[in-house]
Amino acid sequence: MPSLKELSRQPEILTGGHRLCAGCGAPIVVRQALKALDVPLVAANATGCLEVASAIYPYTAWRCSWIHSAFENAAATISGVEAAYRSLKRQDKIPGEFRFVAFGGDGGTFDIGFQSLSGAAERGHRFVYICYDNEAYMNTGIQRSSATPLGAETTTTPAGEVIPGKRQHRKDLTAIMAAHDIPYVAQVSPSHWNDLVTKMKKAFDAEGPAFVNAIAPCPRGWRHDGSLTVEVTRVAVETCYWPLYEVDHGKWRLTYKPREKKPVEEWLKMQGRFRHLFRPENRHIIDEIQAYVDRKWEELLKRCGEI
Ligand SMILES: Cc1ncc(C[n+]2csc(CCOP(=O)(O)OP(=O)(O)O)c2C)c(N)n1
Ligand code: SF4
Repeated sequence: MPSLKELSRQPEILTGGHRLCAGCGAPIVVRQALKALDVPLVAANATGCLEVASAIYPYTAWRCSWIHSAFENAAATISGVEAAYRSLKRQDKIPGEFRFVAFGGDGGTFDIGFQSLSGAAERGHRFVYICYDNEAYMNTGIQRSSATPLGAETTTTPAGEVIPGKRQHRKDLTAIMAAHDIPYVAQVSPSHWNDLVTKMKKAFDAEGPAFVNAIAPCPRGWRHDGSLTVEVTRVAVETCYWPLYEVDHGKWRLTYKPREKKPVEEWLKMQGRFRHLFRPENRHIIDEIQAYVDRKWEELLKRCGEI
């Protein structure tokens, strides 16, 4: 694994000058992820903040072949490209190696693009799907998605007298993708860049579909200070809200175990979207979130053979 200094000298595929908000987690995830690559790339990008803000015509921040696909079909788009590549390769019409990646936000991945992702995974295309999970539909104004955690305030789950924020827990998409029995699945965080780049290398090297879910805070939607974006992800890992693990050819492995599991409250209190939970009448929701994190963590430890 190269040092951070060495990685920083590698060319950036996503350049500066894009219009993502200051402190947005998405470009941090993309830049770190693509440091793992040393061959040319073709990327498909579902509609969402990353796509909208990085390719405002006639400009682009991408230094690779890049396709804007619809909100619902980034995985189908890249499948077609990869199939065409395989055919051209067979005909000896393309020299060298290429890799294929699809990017989507959680809305484009957990919800509306899920069928195309699931289909592409089942068909066995060789591509990496990276979800930058900011836990809501941010680009259209912070609406809840199936990745939004219990209790979070969004514009479609406003905390007030009627409801105390979102009423359901988030969907465990990383586990759902692991259930597709594809060669590689992982959960990553930009706070742990070494872990992230190592997993991305495995994902790009996999001889079939790979899925990587990256926590990617949105300062606007999470209502935290943009300078704390990476810190917010670190606390997510330390509280076990966002465990770092991989499923490599069916083998579950924890890649980081916090020395001391911190209460999830530490993560919640960093973000304005959970402010209302700290009122006495909503305290039980924090307890519910903690119980959920504890249960999922125990399940994961078992799957990874840690207990
Ligand atoms: C079929 C369809 N429905 C709705 C939209 C409008 N739309 C564009 S981006 C977006 C939200 C994207 O959310 P997410 O995928 O989580 O990415 P983020 O904006 O958070 O980066 C929506 C609803 C659309 N483009 N296509
Ligand atoms: S709204 Fe959120 S996800 Fe979108 S660019 Fe800004 S910080 Fe990033």
